Amino acid sequence: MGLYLLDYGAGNVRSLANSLKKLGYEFQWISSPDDFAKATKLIFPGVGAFKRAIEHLQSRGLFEPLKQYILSGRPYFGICIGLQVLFSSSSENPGVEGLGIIPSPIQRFDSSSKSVPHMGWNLVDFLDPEEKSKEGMEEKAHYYFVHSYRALYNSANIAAAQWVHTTAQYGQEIFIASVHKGNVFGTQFHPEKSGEVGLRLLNAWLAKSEERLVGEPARPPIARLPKSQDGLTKRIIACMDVRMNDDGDLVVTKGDQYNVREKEASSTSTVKAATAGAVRNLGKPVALASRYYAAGADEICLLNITSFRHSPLHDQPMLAVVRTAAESIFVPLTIGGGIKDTVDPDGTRRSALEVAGEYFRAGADKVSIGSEAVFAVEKLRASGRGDGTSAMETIADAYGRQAVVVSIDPKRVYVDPETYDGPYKSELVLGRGEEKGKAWWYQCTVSGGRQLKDLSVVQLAQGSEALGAGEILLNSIDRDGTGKGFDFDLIRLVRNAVSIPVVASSGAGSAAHFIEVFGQTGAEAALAAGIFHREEVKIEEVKEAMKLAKLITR
Ligand code: 1PR
Repeated sequence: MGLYLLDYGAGNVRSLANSLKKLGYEFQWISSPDDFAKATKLIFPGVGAFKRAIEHLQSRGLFEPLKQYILSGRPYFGICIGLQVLFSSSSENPGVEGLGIIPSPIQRFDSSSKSVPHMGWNLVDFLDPEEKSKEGMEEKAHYYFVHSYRALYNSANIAAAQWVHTTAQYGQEIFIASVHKGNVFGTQFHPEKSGEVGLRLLNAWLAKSEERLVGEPARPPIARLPKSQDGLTKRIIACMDVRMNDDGDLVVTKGDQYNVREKEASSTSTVKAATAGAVRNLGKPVALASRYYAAGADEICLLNITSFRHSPLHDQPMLAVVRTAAESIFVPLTIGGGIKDTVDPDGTRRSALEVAGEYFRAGADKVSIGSEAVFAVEKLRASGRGDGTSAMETIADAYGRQAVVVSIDPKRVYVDPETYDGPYKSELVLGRGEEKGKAWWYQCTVSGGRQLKDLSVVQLAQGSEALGAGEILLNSIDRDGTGKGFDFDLIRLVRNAVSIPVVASSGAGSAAHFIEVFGQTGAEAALAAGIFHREEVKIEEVKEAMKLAKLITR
């Protein structure tokens, strides 16, 4: 008897498990249909494809018992895909039937004027402002969403409107953010990734006694019009480049234009012992990540920057880092470096999908793919279509495209604007101000910038989107570590080329640089490393500056 979790095998359920542990709750996993009889509370978390979730439930004989559990009146909490399965269908997979408890379809967000997935922290509105049962949810708090499909709020669908608890707005679309009726509660957002407000919500639900569906009066439907602006925040991401130092310790390092070795003996306290040529050591990954979580980072990113060399999954120290970090960090975690097919020392082959799966099970929410994305897009361009085997395709298929980030390491290539007649003419940027008279395009690289490829940043971004990427992490080798500010031309070029979210990265030197990049480029998020590690600029300062500039932040 007690609290049970339903794991359908895709996505990061460890974060929920860690949240429950942190809140002091014991739980068990549903492993067979019989377990439903023992459950007195049930949480179904998950991300990923609708079809995969339903097929998984059916193949394990859990579909009908789950439905019967919910109809029996015992408490149910569905998170993301656990909410969506309550509906009748999803346009993600026509013909696949959901549990049908809420008579309404799930459909894709309209991407004609906004990026999809809807990824980030958004506000929710209670359908009934007088709602007494807030279910632990808070007004004016931001919750973390990551999804491409949603149930549009439709007050004309009276049967479905009965279930609506809160709505959220993305662009001009109002969708269902949470449902609540009797024993059933569900959120489209991830409480386990929504920091302290998410933990409070989980705690409130767990502390509640059982409720039953029976006898609820029908609520009158409430019409709702979109506001002029949605509540989605611009995200601030703290990034840690991680690698082994020369003593074999995994450390956070930071390069200047990707060179992470000390140029000369340094006198700053953190690198006192450093000598020329040594790998810069800016701290331990878990300690720094925890500091950034406490400071209000909207996401944390860990990149294993030397994994292009050899990165067997067996004994991968980054996995231990992710596991420990995920125990106390309740915002999204992205892990990058080495997400590719590998071979363990004993000869065991591991596919990129398996590698990513290990990271998701350790507590990562997204994986970031660098070099492999370049190879896959080269292949795509040569053959005209994806063959379904690339890391992007296989991971997006299993875990959903919102779990797949492509990290791009571009470099400027200067050309003569008068005479250049090469293949990247349409992507050429003409310099302004101090750079007047110059022209350049952005070339992609692999292996941490060590190898140039005959591929432009636009080609890579568009090819990655076609193969399943859900977000672009856009670095700049020219700006990395310089503190000169983000490369607006680069970011604008990519922002306009794709309809998935773009994270601006490299070059942040002040809080003002974040305001500028959001104002100038339309990037959904901005990432920095060096200034946060050295505490030259704090995350709190960036957030404060954003509030002053009237940018939505949390
Ligand atoms: O190719 O899939 O194994 O992935 C390798 C990953 O490691 C890629 O995401 C690649 O960007 C990254 N990487 C490889 N070498 C380096 C290096 O620095 N020598 N770091 C590297 C990339 C760039 C940003 C950095 C920003 C912000 N680091 O992540 O954090 O530029 O820095 P700043 O705010 O200090 O300017 P694979």
